[in-house]
Parts: sequence; structure tokens; C-alpha cells
Amino acid sequence: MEFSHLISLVILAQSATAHYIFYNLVAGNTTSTAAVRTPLDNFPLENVTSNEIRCNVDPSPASETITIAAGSTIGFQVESESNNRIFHEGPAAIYLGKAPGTAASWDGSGAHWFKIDEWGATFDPFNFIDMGATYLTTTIPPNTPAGEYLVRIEQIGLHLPQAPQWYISCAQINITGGGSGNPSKVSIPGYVSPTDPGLTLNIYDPVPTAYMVPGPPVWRGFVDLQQNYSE
Ligand SMILES: *[C@@H]1O[C@H](CO)[C@@H](O)[C@H](O)[C@H]1NC(C)=O
Ligand SMILES: *[C@@H]1O[C@H](CO)[C@@H](O)[C@H](O)[C@H]1NC(C)=O
Ligand SMILES: *[C@@H]1O[C@H](CO)[C@@H](O)[C@H](O)[C@H]1NC(C)=O
Ligand SMILES: [Cu+2]
Repeated sequence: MEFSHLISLVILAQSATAHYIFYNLVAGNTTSTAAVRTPLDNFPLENVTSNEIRCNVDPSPASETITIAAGSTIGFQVESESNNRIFHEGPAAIYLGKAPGTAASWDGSGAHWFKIDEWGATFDPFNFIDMGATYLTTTIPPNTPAGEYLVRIEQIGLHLPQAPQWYISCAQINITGGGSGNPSKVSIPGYVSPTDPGLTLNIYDPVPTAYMVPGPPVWRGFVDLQQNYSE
């Protein structure tokens, strides 16, 4: 092997150790790798307007769709080469995408996605609350309509100013129970602009005193309280 190739391999190996994959789906009390469209490698994505921002670059197909009741725990667990945790400072979010047909046959295109949770910053001292986490979970809003969905996690490394890095996985789920909630939906890509202040900020200087997680507002599926009160 040529010396120059050896050098670049060493550099690749070093930078790869700081990366991570959302490898396991956490669904209720179980974890599953079979329901996850497993990313090819732990390299981050850098282009928020590319279709690859949906579910990563050519992930291997999931072999199963996990059935889970609305109101259950849902999320992902991290694996990385050097440490099983989220390594790069930045926000995270979990989205659900309602499959037009089966989850297994959907590529994630179209305006079908909504955000069900997000993890932003804390201040004084400034920190992202997902740092060091080994998994991120939330609950499926109880009012989510039953059916097949992709569940998608994104965590955005903001450690290199002006060069955000996305760590993304999708998994196939079949929600049972649920309700008649009707969240507004977005397309991915299209859900976040590359010029979103939550991406372009420098997290070191000046130290931020406010932070908004990129993307649409979180939908938790609650009924309109005002309407209930007037009944
Ligand atoms: C999850 O675990 C809790 C505590 O062990 C148990 O009460 C509950 O029934 C379990 N749920 C499912 C869906 O297995
Ligand atoms: C990002 O992806 C879009 C859509 O595929 C493409 O047009 C654009 O050239 C890409 N940008 C970069 C910097 O690769
Ligand atoms: C989804 O759940 C429903 C209700 O239990 C069931 O009838 C259907 O077969 C499930 N679909 C898949 C793909 O698991
Ligand atoms: Cu890294």
C-alpha cells in the first residue's frame, strides 16, 4: 500500500472514533435492531437538503416492523466505536412519519413527518442536554392515529462551527390503539433550512444565551383544552 493511502486511512480511523450510530430501536420494554434501517457506517451527514437526510445513506433494509401501542416508550440507543454515547454537542429530535402504505415499502418521501420530541440546550453553563446520553427515548403521543410509521432520530453535532453533522436512523413501527390526532406534517428534506440559526450558530463564541432546536414544533397529541372547557 502506498504511504499516502496509509496516512489517509489513519486520519479516517481517528475521525471515525468520535462518530456514532443509533443502532437499536427502543420500543416499549424491548430493543430491536431488526426494525432499524441500519446505517452503512457511523459517518455523519452534512447536507440537510439531500434526500439522504431522511434515513441516512443507503441503510440496510429492516427485516421487521415492530407493533407497539400508542403511549408506549419509543426511541433509539447509540453505539459507537469508542464509547456508547452521544459524543458531539448539539440538539436531537425524534420524528414520526406516517407511511402511505406499509412502513417497509416507504422511502420517507412526501409531507408525512411530524416531530414528537426534542432535546435542546441548557444555559449558564451552556450545554446540550443529550451530551453523553446512551439512548434517547420519548413516548408515542397517545392521540397518534394507528398505522404504520417510520420513526426517525436525528442528533446534530454542532462542534465544528458552520459544518453541522447529522447522526440519523429510521425504524419501522406499527402503532396500535392511538386516536384521531392530526399533527401538521413536513417533508424531509424541506423541514429545516441550511440557514436555520440553530445550525449556523457558533456554540463557543459568543456563548449562546438562547437556542431553538431546528424543525417544526413538537406535537404531543394533546386535545385542544379550550374546546373541552367550552363543552
Ligand atoms: C414493561 O415492563 C413493566 C415493568 O416490568 C411491566 O409492568 C409492563 O407490563 C411491561 N410492558 C410491556 C408492554 O411488556
Ligand atoms: C445538497 O443536496 C442537494 C440536493 O440533492 C444538492 O442539490 C446540493 O448540491 C447538495 N449540496 C452539497 C454541498 O453537496
Ligand atoms: C399492525 O397492527 C395491526 C393491529 O394489531 C395488525 O392487524 C397488523 O397486522 C399489524 N401490521 C404489521 C405490519 O405488523
Ligand atoms: Cu464524530
